[in-house]
Amino acid sequence: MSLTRRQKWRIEKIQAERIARANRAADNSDDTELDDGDAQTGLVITRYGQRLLVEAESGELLQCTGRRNIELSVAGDQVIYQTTDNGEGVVTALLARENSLVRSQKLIAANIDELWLVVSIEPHYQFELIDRYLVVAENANLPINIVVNKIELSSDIDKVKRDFSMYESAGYNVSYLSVNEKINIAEFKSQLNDKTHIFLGQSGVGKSSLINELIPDLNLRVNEISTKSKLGKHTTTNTTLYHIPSGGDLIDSPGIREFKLDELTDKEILSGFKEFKPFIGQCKFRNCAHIKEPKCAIKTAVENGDIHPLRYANYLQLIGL
Ligand SMILES: Nc1nc2c(ncn2[C@@H]2O[C@H](COP(=O)(O)OP(=O)(O)OP(=O)(O)O)[C@@H](O)[C@H]2O)c(=O)[nH]1
Ligand SMILES: [Mg+2]
Ligand SMILES: [Zn+2]
Repeated sequence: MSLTRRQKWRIEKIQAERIARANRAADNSDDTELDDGDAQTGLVITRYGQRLLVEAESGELLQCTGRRNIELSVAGDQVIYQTTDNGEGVVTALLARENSLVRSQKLIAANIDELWLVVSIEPHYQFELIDRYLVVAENANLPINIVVNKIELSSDIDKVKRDFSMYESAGYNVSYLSVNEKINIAEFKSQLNDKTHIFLGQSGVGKSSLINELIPDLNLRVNEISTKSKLGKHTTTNTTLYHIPSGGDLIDSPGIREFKLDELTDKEILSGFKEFKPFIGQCKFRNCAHIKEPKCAIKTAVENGDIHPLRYANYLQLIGL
């Protein structure tokens, strides 16, 4: 987390405390009696159902419920909470978000600095799925990178690199890793710095394995959370934030298991292909759909080699052509 963000939150905390106090006055019917004045700022680590695991500024973890009258909070959120007699907490206010990530109408996480789309050799990456994830992330205005994991399973790594060259030419940074064989892990780790990163991607690609590799003593923490929430340990079921001991945070998220896809509008799809941006508005017709129209700047860019033809083909496929 950057210093400026922390400072911003401190200022917001004072405002949020005022709001929380006003809410308490307005919501006498709420079942929990709270002490006035002991409101504190916390970081949401994970949510399971209606319950939240909140980290106090001291680092202590606290089980919380949320007030009915406040918006749902998720991993990465900064909240105001108060402790109750039974050692738990009640979240009374949600601090302003810098950004948030929504998939299939569900809020996933908040206050993210960088998004890493993880794909793998097995299950094998699919371009349509990659493009769909990229469209969602581009529309959330997050910096995006791509990770190709399990490269030791590929018998033709040059082919894999050729496949991803279209993403590299579109401006994405692509890392080729093997968690199992520890290939390129150190270089990968050195890119993480002091920021909040979220790992997104299909189930089974190795998001949690990568996080475990990056934070070696994590197992304890994973066990602690899964015991409390009575959730299985092997596959991720809820989005959870972990601290890197040297600074920065990693957010693990469950991959899609069923082929449940986001409904994307044509407008979202177009703005999800980031290398198209310089050419949008340059076509002969203002309402150009970049399909068959004459003097289309996007198609000209494909012909000139400024847009990869496969990315353009993927674009047409996503808009349903
Ligand atoms: N061969 C190989 N297997 C790996 C590698 N990294 C992870 N795996 C295996 O891939 C499987 C799935 O890994 P997970 O880390 O659970 O995958 P995930 O992306 O977190 O999956 P979900 O939580 O379901 O979204 C596990 O059996 C890992 O051991 C790798 O570099 N090579
Ligand atoms: Mg996982
Ligand atoms: Zn056009």
